[in-house]
Amino acid sequence: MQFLNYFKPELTIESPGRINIIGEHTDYNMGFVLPTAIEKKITFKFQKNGSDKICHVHSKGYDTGFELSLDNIAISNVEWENYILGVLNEISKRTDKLRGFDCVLESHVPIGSGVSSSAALECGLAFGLNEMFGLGLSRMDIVELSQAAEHTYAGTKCGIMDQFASVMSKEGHVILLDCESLEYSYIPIQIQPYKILLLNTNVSHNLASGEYNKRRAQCETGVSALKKNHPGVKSLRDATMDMLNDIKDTLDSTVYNRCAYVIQEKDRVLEAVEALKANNLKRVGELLYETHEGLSTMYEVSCPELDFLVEFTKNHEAVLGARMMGGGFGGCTINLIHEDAIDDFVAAASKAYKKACNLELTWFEASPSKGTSILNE
Ligand code: GAF
Repeated sequence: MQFLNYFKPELTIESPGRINIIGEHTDYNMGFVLPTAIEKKITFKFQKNGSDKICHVHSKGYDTGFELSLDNIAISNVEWENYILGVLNEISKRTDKLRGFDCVLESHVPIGSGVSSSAALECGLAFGLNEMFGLGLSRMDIVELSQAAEHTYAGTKCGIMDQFASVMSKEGHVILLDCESLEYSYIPIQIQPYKILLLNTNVSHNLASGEYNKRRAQCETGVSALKKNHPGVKSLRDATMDMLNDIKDTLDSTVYNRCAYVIQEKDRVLEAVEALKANNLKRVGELLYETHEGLSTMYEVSCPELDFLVEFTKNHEAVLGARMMGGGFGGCTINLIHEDAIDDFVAAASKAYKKACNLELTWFEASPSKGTSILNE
């Protein structure tokens, strides 16, 4: 792209991916989640280009880019462009202060791995433009407009967890977020000698976005049925297993299972927080396994590769717990593992994964990191 010849960035932003300890598919059901940002980030460099409307975005690693006009922010058939376009569209709805800019980004957040490279992309762009043009957006505005961008331009009716974690995280802490009230607190993560290890299946099954929206709709169907007996139930957050069992006969078994998983998962998050605070990592690990079981058999968002990796850990005492993480249908498992065992464990897991799934395993340690920031802030 031509602008690269005269690119003199005036601002650099780092925008992280995220992990989630527990609380999967609970965010859009108004429950609790326990995420944090990780040290894998997208770096954005920006300059104003003097134009009123013309913008350029170039992705360094992928050596691809595009030009757009703020007058015509139409949905693209190139997937990653929609995260950018969606954010620009949402910003334009909120302010008329946006002008032409050039942006070069470089991503170290693995794509399709369940660590939310999409939220990192949306939030980093919004954060940088807010700084550069003085748009007056708060961090929470950035979270909400990035989520809206994903709904309208990428077509995934996601909850708020990923954007919230990317923007609001604090080093060394996880966030206990109540997705209904949006109240949150930071919980220090002191888990030595254990570490958080991500195993990447390196598969990303295509179903993800369509199946995700389907799960959300199934939960809404469950809520509508619950409301007939309990008008106060606004979301699965308000429901109990007793309420659900009362109407079991009237529900499709798939809808019943989806709702039961969510109701159980929201309680697991709170139990995991208590266990973390009491330094009872053994219990945290057990809860991770329970979550995986629910995601695999009741919510049905796992896949053979994820199930294999979780099952594999069960023969390794050094692993306290493991589960698939994120939306599902591929991506990473999150594992709580003794630090001394990591090398031997990943060697054995890689070999077994290759043999069982004929795929290469990759892995990385994740430590709770800060949210979106200006470099050298
Ligand atoms: C994806 C979504 F973007 C999140 O909002 C969340 O629902 C998650 O899947 C599942 O917990 O990452």
